[in-house]
This record gives sequence, C-alpha cells and structure tokens, in this order.
Amino acid sequence: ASPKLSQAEQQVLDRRFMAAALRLSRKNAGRTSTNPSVGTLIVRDDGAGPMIVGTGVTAVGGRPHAETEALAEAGELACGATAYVTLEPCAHHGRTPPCANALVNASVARVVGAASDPDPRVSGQGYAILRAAGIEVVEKVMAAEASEQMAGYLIRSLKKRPEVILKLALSSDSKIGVEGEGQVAITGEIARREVYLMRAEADGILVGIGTALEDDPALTVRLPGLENRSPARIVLDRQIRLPEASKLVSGVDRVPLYVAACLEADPHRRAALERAGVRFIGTETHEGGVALPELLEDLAALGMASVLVEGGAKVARAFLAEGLVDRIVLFHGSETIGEGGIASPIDANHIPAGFRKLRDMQFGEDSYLEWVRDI
Ligand code: AOF
Ligand code: ZN
Repeated sequence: ASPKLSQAEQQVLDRRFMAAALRLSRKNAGRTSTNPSVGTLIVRDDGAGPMIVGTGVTAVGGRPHAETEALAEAGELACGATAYVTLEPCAHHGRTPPCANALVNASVARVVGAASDPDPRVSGQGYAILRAAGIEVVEKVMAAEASEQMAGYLIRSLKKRPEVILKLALSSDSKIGVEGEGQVAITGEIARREVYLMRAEADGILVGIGTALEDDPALTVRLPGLENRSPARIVLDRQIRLPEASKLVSGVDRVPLYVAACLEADPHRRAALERAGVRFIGTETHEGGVALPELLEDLAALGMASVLVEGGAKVARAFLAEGLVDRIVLFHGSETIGEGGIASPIDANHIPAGFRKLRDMQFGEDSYLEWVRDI
C-alpha cells in the first residue's frame, strides 16, 4: 500500500477491494461444497494508485483454494502487495498445502480478511501464521457481508446443520395457494427464474408430503445451462405416502431424493420406494412427527450446507416454531386469491425478532423481500 494514505483512506480502500473480492467469490457459490466459495484479490501500489495483479475464486469442487489461484496469477508481483481474502486463509495441510504459508512464501506485505474460519484446523491459526511471518493482518473487514454470503458454510461448521432458507410466494392477500387446487401460479416468469437460481445455489430443496401430493412438483432447476445444477430433494413424509408415480420419484436417477419418514412407517412402502432409488434418512419420531434438528444434522452429515424450504404452510410453521430458519425470502405476487386461499404462515409484517431486512427488489410484476439473522 502507498505510505501516503491516511488510516481513514486506507479503510475506504480496504472496504472497496473487499467488496470486489466478495462479488468475485459469488462466481462459484453453490459449486464448491463442502468448501465455501472464497474470493481473493492481490493488489499492489507502485505509486500510481492500487492495481489488481491477481484474482482467484475457490475452484468448482472446492480445490484449489482461492489464494492459490490469485497468487499464481500475480506471480512475482505478489511480493509487497496486499491480499484481500473473504475468508481467513487456511492453516492446515489438507488436500492442498496451507494458503497462509503460500501467502508467506509469496512475500505479500499485508493481508486483509473478512470472515474468520471456524474450521478447527484453521480458526485463528491462519492469521497467526501470517503475523508470525511479519505480515500486517487486518481482520473482519466487511465481516457481516462475508458471513451472510458464506452463511451455509459457517452455519454448517458452527451448528452442524445446513443453513435453512424459507422461501414462500404470497398473493397480494398473503395466501400461498388454494386448498385442493395443486400448483397455483402466484408469481410471474421472472420470479420463477429467480427461484431456479436459488435452487441451483442450494444443496437441498425440502417440502412436506402435503405439497408433494398436492402439487406433484419436480423441484428441479429448469434453466438453460443449469439443468445439471439441481440439488437433492427432501420430502418430509412420516407415513411414506409419496407415490412411486410422482415426478419426485421418477426423477430420482438424475437428482437424488431423500424421504424423511418415521421409523414405524410401513416397511413395504419403504422397500418399494427404495427399489425405485429413493433414499431414506433415519429420523427419530418426535411428538408424532419428523424430528427437524436431527434431520438437519443428517443432511449436514451428507455434505449439505444449505437447504431451501419450499412448502407448504405446515412445514414452514414447524421450521419457524423451532427457530430453525436462518433466512426468509418472500415473493409477493400482484394477484388476489381470496376465499379458499391457504393463509401464509408468515408475511412481511410478522417477521420473527432477530431478523434484519437484507434485500428489497422487484422481479417483473413481483416483489422480493429477504431477511437474514446473524449466525
Ligand atoms: C482457503 N481458501 O478458497 C477455501 C478455504 O478439504 P480442504 O483441504 O480443501 O480444506 C477445506 C477447508 O478449507 C474448509 O473447511 C475451510 O476451512 C477452508 N476453505 N480456505 O484458504 C479457500 N475454500
Ligand atoms: Zn487454503
């Protein structure tokens, strides 16, 4: 960094480059599991202002890490430069050598980090390696933004469960469907595409058996170029009522389907679905239902860092009641449903305490509101 900068000027610059590194990291979001998608920028200033000399994102599949990519691009120019990393550089010898050591070896002068890494193999040791080598380290720059972007990874590491994103589409009178009418179009085409993108970034999509029977949904990503980005589907179906002829079951050879059932559910039904390729997740009964915390633990153990809960009202209520929702997304359509409509378990005026509004956008005719709570 240029010595001419005041501390305040340096802070503005650091935030600006971290914002850029965070945007860069979005590139592989949803494709690095169980690793988070991290962004790295290598920036140097030879007197004519800061210049980006290396960029890196965690590779699809999780390796190589972002720092390796950025350092390779910067080459010798990394010497004396500042590295902006959206996650604390790793300190462990995993399938790749530690990124903290790579930064030391490249002789960077400063490292600016956003989120700290809760992985017990890192957890402060990445920064410690850098400081021990005489590198200036600035932590927690845009940490809240980084945590929000890496919520799935952080929640899975800290809470041993995936991030739970509750998504609902509401009519203008806050209804989410019509009793007995199957799928009702509440939002338009643009919002529908946005939902596909949300699915493509999630590791799992979860619905209740009510929704599965009513709507016969496929719960896949149907966007040109993203057809193979459909995450696993999960159905809460304690008595195993899901028919073999459902779209969920018939698509099982392309996208995995998990059924969460009670242990005492009909073994013949279970065997029939297993023959069709459906996998069951062992869940203890809990007041006659599927135990959600244990189910989420199982999903995290399968490698899932985020689960999109897409319906219906009962399932949404259950996740909310147990305090298991981390993010709430509401699409608001302009049509009114009226008589016979199913009331939404939640609306914009009744968001639980602890959530803060993150986004307020428009997708065609429909509005989009998103809230998160701190991890
Ligand atoms: C980094 N840069 O881009 C990412 C990091 O299985 P491994 O060896 O790849 O290690 C996984 C851990 O690496 C993961 O839990 C997290 O601590 C860290 N992710 N670290 O320095 C990166 N993706
Ligand atoms: Zn690393």
